Amino acid sequence: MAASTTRLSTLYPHIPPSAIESFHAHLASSTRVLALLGAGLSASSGLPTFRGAGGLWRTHEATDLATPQAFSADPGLVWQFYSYRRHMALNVKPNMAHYALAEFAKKMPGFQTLSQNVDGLSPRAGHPAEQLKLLHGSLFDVKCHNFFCNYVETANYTDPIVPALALPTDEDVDLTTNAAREASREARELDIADISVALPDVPETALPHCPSCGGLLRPGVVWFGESLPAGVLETVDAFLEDPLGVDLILVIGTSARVFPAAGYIEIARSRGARVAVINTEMDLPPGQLTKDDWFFQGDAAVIVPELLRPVVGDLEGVEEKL
Ligand code: BJW
Ligand code: ZN
Repeated sequence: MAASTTRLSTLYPHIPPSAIESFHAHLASSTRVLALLGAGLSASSGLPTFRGAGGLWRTHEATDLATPQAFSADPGLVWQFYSYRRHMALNVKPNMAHYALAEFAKKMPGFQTLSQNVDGLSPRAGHPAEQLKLLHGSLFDVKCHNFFCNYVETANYTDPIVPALALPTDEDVDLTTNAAREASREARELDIADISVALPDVPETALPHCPSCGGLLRPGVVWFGESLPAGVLETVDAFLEDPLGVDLILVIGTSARVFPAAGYIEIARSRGARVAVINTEMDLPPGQLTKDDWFFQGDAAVIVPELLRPVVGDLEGVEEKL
């Protein structure tokens, strides 16, 4: 038995060695591979998912705040939600699965990754940009909310993006020196996801504003009812419509409830792909899994590096970055 099969079967005895071996055999003959990534990929880095436990921010469902209507109704609240998530994402690290996927992309030119995640962890793991399509944008892009203005900023990592969005602290912060301010903030930041913590009142004038038109800026993510980023749908369609077809789709840490992302699983299947699902739960819509699919139940951060090990190897040097 291969080392990766033994390791995974030891960690997760419910995964039959035969399933790992048949997956590895298929991987060995695959040249065109897709991955559909969701929030579960980043769960063991410490970021909450959208649905189920952890999907509540204060009293709000995270998905209720991810709408243009929520932003128009209360831009201060929505900016506090996204500023909090920017801060969280900047303070966690990519996990072994992000690194394994990044390495897999470097080794396999016919690999394309469709990520629904906006947390920036795949780019930070070194995933080649041309093999990473950010279906739902990025927390670190910012754009103008004014329909008639095209202002966009990419890779804005300023945290907080404006001073008014700094997390509250449990005492007055010593503002006399930068060092004291940083130390104090780290020690005493309050978790505004928790309803028992008072949310600071942020006036609209203190939110990020567009340097071009003076309108409000908003996070560069894709909210419900909005189109996916220009060019992304075309690239995905071109990959799926290629006469060479698709050999395999890895469906990692997603509940596959949001379209068009979720629809790519069945489209890939119709183009010949076998489907491998990696998830802590059997969470796909009923009937989506067939007998030829693989379901590897467990933490993506553990399972993905073992599944990809025949191609990516030991990922030397990565442990030190975790
Ligand atoms: C682990 C784990 C571990 C945990 N290891 N696993 C067709 C039919 C019906 C509706 C539509 C349709 N086509 C379009 C729509 C409308 C809509 C839609 O899909 N609605 C559905 C709710 C039905 N789609 C849209 O509006 C999209 N736009 C669009 O289609 O434009 C054209 C159009 C416009 C107008 C009308 C019609 C068409 C845009 C969708 C944008 C989604 N945006 C969000 C927010 C992004 C910003 C932000 O981050 O705040 O994207 S919503 C949210 O859901 C976020 C996520 O990317 C997305 C998917 O969630 P994900 O990643 O699957 O997370 P979870 O929490 O659901 O699942 C986590 C999984 O991980 C679970 O399964 C766990 O078990 C697992 N897990 N720990 C492995 N350690
Ligand atoms: Zn503007």
